[in-house]
Amino acid sequence: MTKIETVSIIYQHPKILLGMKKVRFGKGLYNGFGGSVEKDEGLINCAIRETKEEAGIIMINPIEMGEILFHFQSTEPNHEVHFFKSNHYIGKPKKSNEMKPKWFNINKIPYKQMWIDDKYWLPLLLENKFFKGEFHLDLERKIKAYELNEVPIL
Ligand code: 8OG
Repeated sequence: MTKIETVSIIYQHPKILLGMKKVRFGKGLYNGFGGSVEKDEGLINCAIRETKEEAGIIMINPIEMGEILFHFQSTEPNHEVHFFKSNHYIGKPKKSNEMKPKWFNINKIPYKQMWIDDKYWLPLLLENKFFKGEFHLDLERKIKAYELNEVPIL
């Protein structure tokens, strides 16, 4: 089984908006906003809905920049994560049950408090590069093997 998920990064140069995840998978880590795609829901609608639920804002024109398949050395199913970027939104970021939003300068991205793979793909996303890849993570969520490629268009 594979779970289809989205992650959305709001980027207003020179800052990005991340959220400290308070629950479930990735708890205690900063991430973009996102979650699982619901039945009969498209990727973009999922990205917009999750960002609204978790940060209280409506993303304008999110663009899919990358797709990564994650394999876990546990009973967790594979995650096929679609990464979106948006430069504009409506509303004011506010905390929810799941996430506490915080702005970071792109020179001070808190990679040590993020998923281990984020330092590989996030710089590509910020440089407007499309990417596709696959990561195998071990039980401690360290990288066992990976492949990540820039692609001309997703
Ligand atoms: O709703 P749920 O707790 O399942 O959401 C998990 C979120 O975590 C979802 O937005 C997808 C995202 N996610 C992974 N793996 C990784 C990863 O390696 N890096 C980042 N940044 N996000 C990930 O499932």
